[in-house]
Amino acid sequence: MRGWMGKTKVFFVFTLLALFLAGCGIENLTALEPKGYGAEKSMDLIILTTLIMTGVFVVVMVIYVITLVRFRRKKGQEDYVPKQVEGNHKLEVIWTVIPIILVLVIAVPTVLATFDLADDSKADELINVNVKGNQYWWHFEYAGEEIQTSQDLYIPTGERVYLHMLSSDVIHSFWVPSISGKMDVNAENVNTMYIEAYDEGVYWGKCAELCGPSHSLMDFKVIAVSPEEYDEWVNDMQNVDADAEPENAVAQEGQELFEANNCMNCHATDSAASGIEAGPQNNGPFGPNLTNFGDRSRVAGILEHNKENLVDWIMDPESIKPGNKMTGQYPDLSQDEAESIAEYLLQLQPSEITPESAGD
Ligand code: HEC
Ligand SMILES: [Cu+2]
Repeated sequence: MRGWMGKTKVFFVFTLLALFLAGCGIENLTALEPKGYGAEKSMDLIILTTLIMTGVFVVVMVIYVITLVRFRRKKGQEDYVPKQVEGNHKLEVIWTVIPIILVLVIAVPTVLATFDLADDSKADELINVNVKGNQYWWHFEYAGEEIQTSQDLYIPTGERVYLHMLSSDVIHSFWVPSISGKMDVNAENVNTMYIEAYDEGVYWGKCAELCGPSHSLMDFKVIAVSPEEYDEWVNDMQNVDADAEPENAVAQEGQELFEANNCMNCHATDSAASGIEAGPQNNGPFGPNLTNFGDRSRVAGILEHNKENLVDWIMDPESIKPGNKMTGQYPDLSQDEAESIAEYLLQLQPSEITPESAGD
């Protein structure tokens, strides 16, 4: 489908993009500039339907205007009653058949694309990730790799990655506009979708189903790196030394505070930790896995990744994400304690492969 509408597509993308980017500052958060397979398929359909609808609009408007102009009441004809027509087989057939044809022209490629994007027949040979949506964060588990992570999903470019998606609470929707379609994440059944990014980059993901007060803050990132870098990342994540000594005395103290203040009840710092199955029941994990927290692109999915924001989050998550499940679940901390914990968490950097590797 890549080449069949080449020029029209470029024209459309650029016109819409100019309008769109004029009002928004975030790169890689638009379906109108596809950078992956699912997004490109969607864009082809958007263009097809827009062209057809525009055509219909133009034809209807032209006929409407002609009728208005030609059949206006003219001077001296005030009492004139035009010929009354009722029933016209030819016309009725035309305005029934043409819409049916148009609907078919739209429906056939749409249904084909839907089946294509749902096709998981090759999943066994490729990368599979169990995705779990939670109020208001995302958990990722690489099947067969013993890797668990949250918020940042690393994938290799040019490869299909199969997502098996479940929710631990309400319905969420997984959407990375630049590279994929949109898929509901339910608590009762696993929904499957694959994503593929053509180029390296950090692609913004959004929850696209209203799921509570912080729904609009339930952001995540897909980090597409070269296949070599991806292998390196997998290797690094598999070899995290969970018992490694923190880098300095403050971080050491932070680790102790982390252990003493319930944080470990919900947050693992070992990628493979917890025998938790991604499952429909509310069986955890109860908070984001922090194994590579120091390599993250954001704090809590949304804040700029720096120490100040991290301390703010630890001190008062409620003011940042109302209704989140961390608020009130640990003892009050002093500013100093929060800073030590932040120092500890930020030095959890198991891999050289980070969002910067993808050009962020
Ligand atoms: C009851 C479980 C629970 C406890 C206890 C808990 N947290 Fe959390 N934590 C969460 C949840 C849930 C989130 C995700 C919040 C969201 O984004 O909606 C979170 C998010 C975070 C994040 C941001 C993670 C990311 O991926 O960006 C950090 C950092 C964090 N917690 C640190 C701590 C620290 C430090 C403590 C102990 C003082 C702690 N948490 C205690 C559940 C918990
Ligand atoms: Cu959500």
